[in-house]
Amino acid sequence: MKFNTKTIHGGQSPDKAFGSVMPPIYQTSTYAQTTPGGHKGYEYSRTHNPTRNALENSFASIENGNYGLAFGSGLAAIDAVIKLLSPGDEVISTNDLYGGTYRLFTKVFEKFNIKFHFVGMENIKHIESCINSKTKLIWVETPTNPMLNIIDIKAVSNIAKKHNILLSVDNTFATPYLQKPLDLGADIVMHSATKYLGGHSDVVMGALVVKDKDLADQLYFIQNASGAVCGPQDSFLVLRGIKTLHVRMQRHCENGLLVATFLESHPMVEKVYWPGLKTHPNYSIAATQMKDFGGMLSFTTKGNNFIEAIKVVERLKVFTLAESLGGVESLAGHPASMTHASIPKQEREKTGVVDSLIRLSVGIEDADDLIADLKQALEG
Ligand code: P1T
Repeated sequence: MKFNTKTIHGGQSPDKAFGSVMPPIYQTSTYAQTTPGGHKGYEYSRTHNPTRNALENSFASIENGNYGLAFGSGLAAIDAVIKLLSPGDEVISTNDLYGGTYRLFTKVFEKFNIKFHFVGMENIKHIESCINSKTKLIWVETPTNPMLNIIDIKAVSNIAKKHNILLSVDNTFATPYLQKPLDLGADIVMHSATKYLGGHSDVVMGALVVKDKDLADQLYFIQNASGAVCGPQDSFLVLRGIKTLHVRMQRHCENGLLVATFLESHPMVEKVYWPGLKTHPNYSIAATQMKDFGGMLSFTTKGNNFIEAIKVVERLKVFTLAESLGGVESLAGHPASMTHASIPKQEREKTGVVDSLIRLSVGIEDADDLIADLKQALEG
């Protein structure tokens, strides 16, 4: 099956009870047994649930993996990956990444003696210089949140394989419509399914997909043992969302291009970060690795003034000022005071998260309305 068919049919079959085309929302915590152990494959919904399983099969299919796992949030999915490690192990991570991921790594797992190195992975050499015998995982987010840096997954995978290190890629911004990390050599692909996979800003959820059976078994064990699973209603909603992923992504990319081009030519805009612009420093990797360039972009305003940037986002009317991204509606955020406030100012500025940075999740509305809204907000 090709991707646009997999989003609708991948891993799916009509429900066994009445042939319903969409899986029923099996809103149950437990399953009747005829004798201890005498059940139909389902014992308890933390371990397995048919609606969640249908979604997990879809995750595996669209990412070209063999095993999918759904969690109660993107961070719960990341938490499960780090729990593969032991005290003393080291992780090399992208330095520009979602603030909550940074917080989980530094505030939760460093306490358990896992060491994180945050490096700019646009230059692959930075990774090799951190590798030692304790390095067990490379964590890549690409495009990065919020600077839209692009990391060459294949090149990182070659290094990871050479040193026998696991490679995990956060594919939230790109989605498998744009890039498939497992095909490029990653071991684990992770999503905040809250974003483009769900697509409608109505669910918080996380996903992991792997190819390898042993790795899948370890992760299923953690999923069940730690218990950060999602419910059947949310599983249903994300499964429904995935069925239109390809058409939504196509429009997100078209609108992303129009908005980025408008901002680039606006006299009050200093810099636009969108991987589809030829001026983007990682444009050539993006053009090779990704099918198109997505709907996420960031920009700074001239003068780099914190208060001015806040005024711009307050004036927006079609874009909603809100955390999160990847839904059909356009959202705007001010990373320094919102999504990335948990990263110290000195640290965030090193990666470009300056006071005037504004992040846009360009939705699938009419691009003319989005551009008019940005124009009035910039010009006050
Ligand atoms: O919010 P949650 O579903 O737990 O996912 C965390 C997460 C992980 N990875 C990336 C790249 C993300 O963007 C996120 C969540 N991000 C936001 C809420 C945000 O506004 O950037």
